[in-house]
Amino acid sequence: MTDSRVTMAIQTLMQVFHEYASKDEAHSETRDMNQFKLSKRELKELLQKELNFENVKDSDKVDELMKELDSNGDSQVDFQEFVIFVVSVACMTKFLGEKFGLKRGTS
Ligand SMILES: [Ca+2]
Repeated sequence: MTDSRVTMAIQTLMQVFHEYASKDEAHSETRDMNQFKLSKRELKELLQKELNFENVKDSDKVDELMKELDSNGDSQVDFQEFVIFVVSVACMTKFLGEKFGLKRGTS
């Protein structure tokens, strides 16, 4: 039995999140996935490599986005905050594209 496309999309989101969120904790002995969160540096890297955000070289823009995403105020982006962001991108691609320089697809 093959996974549904939506299930695979969710798995991909989890894999991408954990890949970037674990960068700063690479040498940590703690491997509990729930403890992984995106730091500002990790968020910036994810935005550049996985979302083609052009304006993330502008540190103020990353600060601004980090504040918007960090709903619990711990200066990190956890998986829940990340998923809300991904859904926001899906719903407001045009708005975010103008604000943060999201590249248009070429298809
Ligand atoms: Ca947070």
